[in-house]
Amino acid sequence: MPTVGSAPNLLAADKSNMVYLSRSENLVEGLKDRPDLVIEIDARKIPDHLKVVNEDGSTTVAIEGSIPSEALMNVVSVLPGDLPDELKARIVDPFDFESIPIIDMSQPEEKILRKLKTATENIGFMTVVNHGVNDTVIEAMCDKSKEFFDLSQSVKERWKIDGDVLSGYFGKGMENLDNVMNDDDPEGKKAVKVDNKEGFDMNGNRENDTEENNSDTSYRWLENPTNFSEINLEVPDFEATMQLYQKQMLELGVRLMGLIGRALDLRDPDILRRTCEGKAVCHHRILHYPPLTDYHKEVSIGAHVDYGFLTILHQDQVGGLQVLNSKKQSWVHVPPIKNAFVINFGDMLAKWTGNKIPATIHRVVNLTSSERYSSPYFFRPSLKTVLNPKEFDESLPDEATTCEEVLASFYTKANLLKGAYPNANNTPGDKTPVDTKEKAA
Ligand SMILES: O=C(O)CCC(=O)C(=O)O
Ligand SMILES: [Fe+2]
Repeated sequence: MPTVGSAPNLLAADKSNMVYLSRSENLVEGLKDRPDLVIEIDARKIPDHLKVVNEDGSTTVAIEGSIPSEALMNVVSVLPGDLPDELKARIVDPFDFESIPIIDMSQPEEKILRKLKTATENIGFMTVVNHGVNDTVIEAMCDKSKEFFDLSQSVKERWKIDGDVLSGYFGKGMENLDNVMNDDDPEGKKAVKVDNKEGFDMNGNRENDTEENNSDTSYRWLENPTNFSEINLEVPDFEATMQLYQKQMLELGVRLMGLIGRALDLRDPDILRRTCEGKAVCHHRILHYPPLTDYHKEVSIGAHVDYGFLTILHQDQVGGLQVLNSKKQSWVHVPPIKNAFVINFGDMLAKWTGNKIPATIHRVVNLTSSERYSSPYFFRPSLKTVLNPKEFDESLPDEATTCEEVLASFYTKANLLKGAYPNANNTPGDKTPVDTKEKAA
């Protein structure tokens, strides 16, 4: 029987099925990390039958089970004292998670389509569950990602992105997105905060790795880093594990494009899926975000929109992904759900569809003392696809651009592409890279 009396009045939960009642202000003993938020409860409404796990601590009481909703009173955020205002996210009312819809992909199709339509048109962000990708495939990818980032810096740098091949390792400071949205800053030089992250990019569609594509120098973007066999020596089965995951992401991406085309009642409902058929240009990225050390100089990943069509993101349980609700101009948390995927849309798709499918601004602020790992899969049409809004909808402008041009411009702004594509805004067909130096062995 919990002898909670009326003293403990703060509640926090960890990743297990344990809740902690704290008698102190906002420090909760027993939790590995400081919680993002605590929920004020009316301890008198906690039923007696809840089992006390530890009653010895003078400030914290842990109990097993869940707290009845009538005991919940208020949500308060636990933020570091020196956190600048601009990094704070709105804490979503626990009963109002509708803001980032959760779509169960195992439901009857008409239900999925209805939810997809709202999520796509109004928010541009959603979490999908029961998506058909096996937990073991996801978990193996996460394990290998951790193993990779645990390698020493000098080993990881053996596979560093070299400025004209967009696959490989990048360390802290190499890609800073804090100011990438500022259009007057095409070079991305004015970033005010450094992204405190490291990552590793791979070509996420090995079907693109054909002789024909590789003879076209622009596809050097899609070449995989030096050679996976070297990485496999350091991280056994790295390549096979990643490839298995990528195959499933590619399938899920094509499926989602088909569903979204139908959900939106497009004149040509298959138009989205068709652009991606066959040679979808995909990058699979693994990311590691250490805890932030200086909120004024660092952010985990600065505010940005994604570059392409569709992003399928896996995030671990640490949290920190925030989405801008542009109507209310407030940041909203995307709470992690185990083995779910977060889906959002990129700028290329938004421009092509005249913003019918919006690219929503998001960022990551890791406020915990835990290492955060995530993995976005960036899904886009084939590199040479000409995207003309007028073809998507007759009322839209007649302006053709290619997938390649859009990507070149974004990667240049993000500082990952250096000089190989100086004329990123060339007309289609005029895209000869000037720097064709051989890739390092
Ligand atoms: O790590 C995350 O949760 C988001 C990553 C992201 O937005 C990106 O890589 O574009
Ligand atoms: Fe993103």
